[in-house]
Amino acid sequence: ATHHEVATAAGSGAGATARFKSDKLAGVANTPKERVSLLAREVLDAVHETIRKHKVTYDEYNALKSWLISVGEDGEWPLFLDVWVEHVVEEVATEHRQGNKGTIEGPYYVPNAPEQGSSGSVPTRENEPGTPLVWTGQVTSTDGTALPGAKVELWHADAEGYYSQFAPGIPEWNLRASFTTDEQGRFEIHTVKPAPYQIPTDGACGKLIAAAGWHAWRPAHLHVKVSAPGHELLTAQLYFPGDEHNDDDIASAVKPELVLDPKPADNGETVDYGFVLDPV
Ligand code: MBD
Ligand code: FE
Repeated sequence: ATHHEVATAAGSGAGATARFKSDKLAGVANTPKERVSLLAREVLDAVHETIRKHKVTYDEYNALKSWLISVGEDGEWPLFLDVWVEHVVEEVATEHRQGNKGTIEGPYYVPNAPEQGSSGSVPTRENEPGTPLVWTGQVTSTDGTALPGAKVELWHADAEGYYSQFAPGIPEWNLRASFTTDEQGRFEIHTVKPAPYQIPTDGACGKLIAAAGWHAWRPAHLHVKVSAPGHELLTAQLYFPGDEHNDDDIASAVKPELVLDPKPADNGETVDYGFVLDPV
């Protein structure tokens, strides 16, 4: 054993499972019986059809059973669902929007991050590794009016691909903050560029990826939630041009409208990117 804490699938999985239970369960008990029956029936029909079509064997059935058990044991249901299912839920939930494209939330959002006003830095460690990034932008409504007092919540991985509160040894609110737009609806955020994110290889999701011969990568990304009174909550991620995984994100969450266009600056990079919110 060593004193050095290492990030494990079960560690981040337990955190993501606890996070989900603590604030995402409102409303789940209200799903109407007819809806549960319809959706469960059709998902099961699709499973049965796949078994018939490919003549699934008992060995394969038992491999699935054992793998499903390990997804729960590793706490990886949030990770599994957000990587392989959420993007379609997001697509359906936001197809009516005129404003900004959004994308999936993923498993690592934590509400109530430190408030930094309209302009400031996210909390970082002393000598936080990574390229400094200054990001300016404006939040507007679909009719073009600026939205003062809008909230921009930001969370992202560090330059090694780890998220605070889901990997050990990182200060609680590292690279997590909440900004509020000024009178012109503007904000200015100082942070560092995140690294690409690799799905933990030592858990159930990693075992599926290895067994199928897939890769485990998401491109580097900044997560945001943007909200303003009278407008729909926008959940999005922003990406960096040239990332080799922008075209084959394992979570299928990249959209061209969400790729930033940063410019080199004295000590790092600057980027301007604003958000257009749909009125409710
Ligand atoms: C992530 O950082 C993420 O954003 C998603 C969607 C899934 C796994 C890890
Ligand atoms: Fe992420």
